[in-house]
Order: sequence, then C-alpha cells, then structure tokens
Amino acid sequence: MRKIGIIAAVVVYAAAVHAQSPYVGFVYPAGGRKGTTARIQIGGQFVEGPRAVAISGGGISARVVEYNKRMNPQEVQLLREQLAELRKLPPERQAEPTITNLIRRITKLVDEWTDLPQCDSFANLIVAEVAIASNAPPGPRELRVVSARGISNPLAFMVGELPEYGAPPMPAVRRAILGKEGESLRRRPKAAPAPSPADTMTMTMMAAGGGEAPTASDLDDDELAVTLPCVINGQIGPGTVDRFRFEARKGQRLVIATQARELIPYIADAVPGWFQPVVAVYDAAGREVAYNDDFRFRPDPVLVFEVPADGVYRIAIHDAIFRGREDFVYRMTVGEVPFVASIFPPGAAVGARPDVEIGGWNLERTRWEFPLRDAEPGIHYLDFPGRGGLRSNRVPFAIDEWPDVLEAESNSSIAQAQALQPPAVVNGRIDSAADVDVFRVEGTAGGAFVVETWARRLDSPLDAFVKITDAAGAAVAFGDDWEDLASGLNTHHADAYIATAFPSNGVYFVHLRDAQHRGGPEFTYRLRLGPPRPDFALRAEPSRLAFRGSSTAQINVHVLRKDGFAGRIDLRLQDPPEEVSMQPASITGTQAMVRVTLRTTLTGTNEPVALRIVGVATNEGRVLVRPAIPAEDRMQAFFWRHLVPAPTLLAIVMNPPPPPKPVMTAFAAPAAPQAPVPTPPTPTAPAVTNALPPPPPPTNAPSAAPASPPATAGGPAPSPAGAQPVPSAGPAPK
Ligand SMILES: [Ca+2]
Ligand SMILES: [Ca+2]
Ligand SMILES: [Ca+2]
Repeated sequence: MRKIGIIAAVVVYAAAVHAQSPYVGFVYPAGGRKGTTARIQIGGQFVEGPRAVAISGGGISARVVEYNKRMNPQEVQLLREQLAELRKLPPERQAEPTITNLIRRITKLVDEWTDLPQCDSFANLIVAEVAIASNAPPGPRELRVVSARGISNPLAFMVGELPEYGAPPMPAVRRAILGKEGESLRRRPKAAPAPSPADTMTMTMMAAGGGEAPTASDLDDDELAVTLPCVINGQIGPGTVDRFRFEARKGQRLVIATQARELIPYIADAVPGWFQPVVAVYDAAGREVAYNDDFRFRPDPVLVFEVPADGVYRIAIHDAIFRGREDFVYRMTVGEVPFVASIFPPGAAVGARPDVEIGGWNLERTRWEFPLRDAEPGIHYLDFPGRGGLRSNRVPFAIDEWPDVLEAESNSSIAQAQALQPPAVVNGRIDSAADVDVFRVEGTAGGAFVVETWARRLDSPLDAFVKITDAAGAAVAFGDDWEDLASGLNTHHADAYIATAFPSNGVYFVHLRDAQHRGGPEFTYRLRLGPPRPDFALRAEPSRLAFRGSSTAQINVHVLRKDGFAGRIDLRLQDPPEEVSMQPASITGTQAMVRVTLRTTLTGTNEPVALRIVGVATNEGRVLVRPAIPAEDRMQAFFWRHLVPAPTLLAIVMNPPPPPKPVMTAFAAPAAPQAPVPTPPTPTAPAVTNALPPPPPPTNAPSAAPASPPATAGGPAPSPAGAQPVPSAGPAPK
C-alpha cells in the first residue's frame, strides 16, 4: 500500500489568541426559502473547530459541512503539490467520485486563494447546510457560529417565502495596493453555462473560482434571468454591478426591496459604515425607468415600479461609490409583493384597540382592526397580509401606559392649538412641509414637564423639532435631536426630547414641526407630554458568554436612564438553569455600566443556553423590572460605537481546549483502490440540529425604557388572533 498524499499542514492555534472570541463578518446567502436546503458560507475569525451553526426560531437546522481556514503561502504550495499527485493517478482512479471531489475542492481552494485578503476578520470560511422546513415561519432569525472558543456574534438570516436566486459565494477580495488596484477587482469568469429549467434555484451569474487576471469584462456581472416574484441574493465586489433580467406585464406594481444594512448594520472598516446599495431599473431599450438609492432615511433602497408596458426589464444593483467585498451582502425581493411604508396611528395605549391604517403597495387592504390584544408596553413589530397570501415587511408599533389622543387639524397656530390634558401621548402627522402642530397645556410654576417625540425610532421620516412657548409666544424650551443610546441602529437621532419646568402658572404651547421643513402623510409621530416618568433600560453586552467548565464569565451591563432616573438598580438572572448563577450586582445612580460575574457548575454544554438578566429598581414606591436586552458593541466607520440589540443572550460551557499546539489537518487520498476515500476532512463538526433552545418569551420594555428592536429576531410571534387574515405581530429587527 503506497500512500500517495498527505499534505496541507495547518497550524491553527496561536498561544496569544485564547481570549479572542469567535467573530463572524458575513453570511452568504443571508437567507433561504422555506421548504428548501440552502448552502451558506460564513466568513469569520477565531472560528476554528466550528461545532455548530445555531439559528434561532423553529423549523430550521444547520450542519457544518466544511471549514476552510485562511491559508499561508506554504500551505497553498502543499495543496498544489497534493493536487499534482492526485492528477498523476490513473484516469479510472481520478474518475472515482471521491477523488473527483477531492480534486475539485483542492482546485477551488487553490484557485480562490489570495495572498492578501482585504479583510482578515472574515477570511476563515465555514460552509454549512441549512434545512428550512416548509412550515418554518418566515422572517428574520439570528445565526451564530459555535466554535472551540465560544459563541460568535449574531448575523441576520432571513427565512423567505419566494423562490431564491443566488450566485456562489465570491472569492476573497484582494487588498488594494496603490498602483495595482486592478488586482483587487473581483476575479470572475465570463459566461457560465445556462441553468437547466429545472435548476432555477442555482445561480449561474458567476461561476466560482477562476484565477485569471481580471479583465475589463470581469467588472460587470453577466446578466441573470430571473422569474418574478423572487428573492435575489448577491455579494457586491469592488467596482461591480449585478444585473438581472425579468419579464413584466403592463400594470404590474413591482416592489423592489433591498436588504443590505438591515443584514449587517455596521461595518467597522468602511465609510460610512455600511454597504450602500443603489438600485435602478431599465427597459428593453436601456432607458432608466426607476431608481432609488435610499428609502427615506434608510440606506437600503426600496422602489415601486409600475410597469408601463409588457416586456423585458433589467435591474442593476451596485454600491453608491462602487466599493465591494465579501460582506457587501444583499437580498432583494422583487415582484408584486406586499410592502408597508407607513402605519397610522403609530401606537396605542395599553388596552386600546384602534383601527390602524396602513400605506404601501400590494396590500390585501389598508384598514385593519387593531392587531395587538392586551399587548405589553413597548415596541412591537407588525406585518400584514398582501395579495397572494404573502406577508409584508414589518413595521414598528408602540404601546404605552399613558392614554393617547389623535391630533386634530387645524392646529397649526397658537390660536388654533389643540388642548391636551397631560399625561398624554398624541398620535399625529406633520401633514405637509408647512404643517406645524401646536398643543395647549396648563402649567404650574416649577412643575416638571417632559416632551418626547417617538418618530424616527418608529421608522418615520420626521426629523422632529419641538418648541415650548408661553401664551405670549416667548420660547421656554426647545429640542431637536436627542441621542437615545438604546436606539443602537439609528445614526441620526432625529427625535426630540425636552425636560423642563414651567416658569409660572399659566397656559403653554408645544409646537412640533419637521426640522428640515418637510412633511407628508408618512411623517407620523407620537408625542409624549407629561410629568417625568423616571425609568431605565439595560443592555447586556456582548450578547454571549463562554464559560470554561465550572468557572466564571463576565458580561457588561449598561444602563440608559430616562427622565432623570438616578436610583439603584439591582441585577439578577431570571429563571436561570440551576447550574448558573450571578454574583450579586447592582448599578448605583452614578454608574453607566457595571461588569457582572456569572458562575456555572456545569463542566460542558452541548448546546448554547439562553440566559436573561433583569434589573429591578424602585421609583416612588413603584417597582420597575426591566430586561437587560442583549447587545453587541459595534464599530461604525473606524470611529463610532453602537450597542446593537440582539435577540438572545447565549451562553456555552466548554471543556478547556487542549493546550495550544500546532494541529495537523490533511487531505488524504486512499492508497488502495477499494478503500473508501474519505471526503476531505474538516475540523470535525458534529451535525447540529437546531442547536438553540427555545428563546425566552419576547418581552418588551415598557415605553419609558425605549425598547429597541432586536437586530435580528428570534422567531416571529404567532398571530395574536387565530383567525386569518390578520396582521401578525412579533419582535423583529429594523
Ligand atoms: Ca398635523
Ligand atoms: Ca397642524
Ligand atoms: Ca430632530
């Protein structure tokens, strides 16, 4: 028996990196259709020994099938030598499926290898298969990698209802070098064979691999034909434009909704800090017939295209300044699909049941009975049925303990001001660019008074500007932009907040308008007026804990104080597993953050365990219990930091890994013809099925603690009322 190949020594551990926890930078495709199995690629760092890909929510399971560590030149050379050995085998041996597969895999690794990947933090690649049950609830999930070092940050993974198209993952983009920028353009071979009709799920826009030097023809993708409605998955490479061709009929109202920043909200080493897609539609003659770069204040384009005539049209998508790399991932839904662009009122009082009116496209109808029965205070997310039974995107809806009222026009001057009896929440709109909404309240000398708008934090384009005047029109206080640290996905904190005291007894006026003098039916708001309502919100960061067996781990708890709350907050674990405890911890009135220590007596867990930390405080005899919403500290554009909420706080207990030492992995080919040839080994990953325990029931922080939506949601909540069709509600990302 002659051994013909053992190669590829791979050194995976370095002594210094023990404390570094797994990080994932992208998943592609960032979703899949229910009832299918998707093959996904995840790029990360410190993810060696991937044990599982954990995806939240029901009806979905993932299995790691491949791990490709970033290789150094020596390792690639060894692979090349092994490839040469394999190619010396007699043709009949090479034709054996296992050998063929081995050759194909090594060829791909060698061809796609780049000596200088643009981003090290996602240069290690995990390939996983995700099986999505046909009854899996559509919507956003969170995806994490469990590796020998712990649990990674979450990424968004969407379960869709429509047929999906998606190119193979793009090879790593090479770092641009001054004077040789062309070398970092995406290498992409032309003209892959057309898909068979039965194989429309397979994208052939670009074939994988290809090591040739880039040419001009590589800059643009070959156009791919798609059939609507569908979801298109893509990754944008440097300087590239992805193009898609489809047929449409006159009169169709096509929604083209892009998700990019919604998938990866912040990119640390890119300015402005996210992929900024631009989408255009062209007719058969090449004329641009629709275009969008931002949907209102959001960088993810959404456009509606009313088809003027039967024919062939094309969609093009690229980055606004033609950047691109592996984490410039998008999903684009195209078709006569429902899209909700506005909802009014944007919230309600606990126990109230107003009808809601929705605006948008391809909706089954625009007026609905209030869908949330007995909902807790906080921000809830609603979707609505569209034509053909599809569910729409999700829109936020606020529930508050205070009574609410509708604004009544005309109320645009002191003379016409609408009288209010605080405490109250007004649901209103800045109806036009010229609109000002003025409300009259009675003030008592020295009486503390808070005015807060909830508009941008409810996805309204309104940039609120609030002014309080006395009866003579003299300004008492004003507010424009107020930073809410609990709103980690917002970069323009456009909502206004004023905490003041009335200088004397009398009548006062609260004036609200758009700071940029814009308006329209979608410029909705909720305006909270009344005495201070001291409260707090908590963030537990990061959203994961890795214990070594029977030991401790630490996590930061940040506090965000509301309306001057300065009391002590005691922290505790809510319904923890018996084997996990938290050392007594509290946050004093002057602290912004504490580091708390958790302990476990477990020596190991097979699956991540969900934990919940809550804070308890007393304010004027009232007990406040608020969840510490899990969050990740994300950097934007090299500088800004944001606490981005995550759906779950996951913990894992690991047996201490072996002492750091080089680990050999090898691609081994068999010696004897009859011996079964193993598939190329990957650091073995036990097949993991739905490794997450059910997430804790969704809880919404009461309105005084603005409950930011999770960055990615654990499964959607069931429809509140059994009967169909009704809008459904659940925590969801924005
Ligand atoms: Ca108005
Ligand atoms: Ca008005
Ligand atoms: Ca503002």
